[in-house]
Amino acid sequence: MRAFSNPVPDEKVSRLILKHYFRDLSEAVNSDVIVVGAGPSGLVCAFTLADEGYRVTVLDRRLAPGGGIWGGAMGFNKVVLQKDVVGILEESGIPFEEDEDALVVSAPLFASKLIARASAHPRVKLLNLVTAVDLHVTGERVTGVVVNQSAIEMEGLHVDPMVLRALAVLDATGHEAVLVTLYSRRTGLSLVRESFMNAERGEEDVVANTRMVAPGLFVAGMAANNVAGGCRMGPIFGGMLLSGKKAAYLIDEYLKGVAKEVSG
Ligand code: 48F
Repeated sequence: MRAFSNPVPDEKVSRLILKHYFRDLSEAVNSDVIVVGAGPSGLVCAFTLADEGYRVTVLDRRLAPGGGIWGGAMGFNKVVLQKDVVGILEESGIPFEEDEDALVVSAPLFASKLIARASAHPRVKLLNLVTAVDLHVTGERVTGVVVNQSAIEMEGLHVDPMVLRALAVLDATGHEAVLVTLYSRRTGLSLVRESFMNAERGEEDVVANTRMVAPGLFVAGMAANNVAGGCRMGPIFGGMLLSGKKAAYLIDEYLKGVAKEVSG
């Protein structure tokens, strides 16, 4: 007695993967918003915008999305959040324990639930192993990103990248602030760089520093503190979630303005 009534031969496995991956990639050539970095701020921004009806492409250069969540602090895999974000945890189905007037969550569970919420969304395309290497700019506006396969970048192979277009781009690349750094090299925009560790200040800073840095280019999460000089912080994540929400709000406002310009 065989276990499978419809066995799948190797060539069908290959064909289906190619068909479905390149269908997603083709759709990602033109989206409303590209989020670079699938850490907590990028993922929250992505599913919030998708809930508003936007088509969002999320890129991450690593194999596993989730950014800096997975290992908690020093590999002790718990993270801490402020009680103000309990609603985001509940709506994302993330179990938490309340202790000492704060919330404690399993880091792998937190990461995987945020990834699942973003990547299961019908209007989100999440592409891992894709590295953003430059910005696409039209006139004064940032209008997309230049991407390559992470393996090609890691090997340093001389292979040209290609462009994915969008009406707005979010730099959610964490401490490196990759896209804003690229933008500042070309335009002279000055970056303050992140300051010493202080969780209470850093958590306020990260929300305050979430902003549009150039027409069409937004920054959220630790990248925002790197750009504007906010404090770094350890494995406390309420600020990252609220930064992702604020970025989604700012991008929505910007896109409504772009739509008005086009129509009138
Ligand atoms: O660092 P990361 O988790 O960003 P975040 O949303 O959250 C910061 C916290 O994890 C932590 C902290 C908590 O309090 O301080 O650091 O600001 O995730 C950034 C993601 O961006 C990806 C990277 O692999 C990571 O998953 N990334 C970085 N550069 C690129 C990129 C790039 N050039 N192209 C694509 N992805």
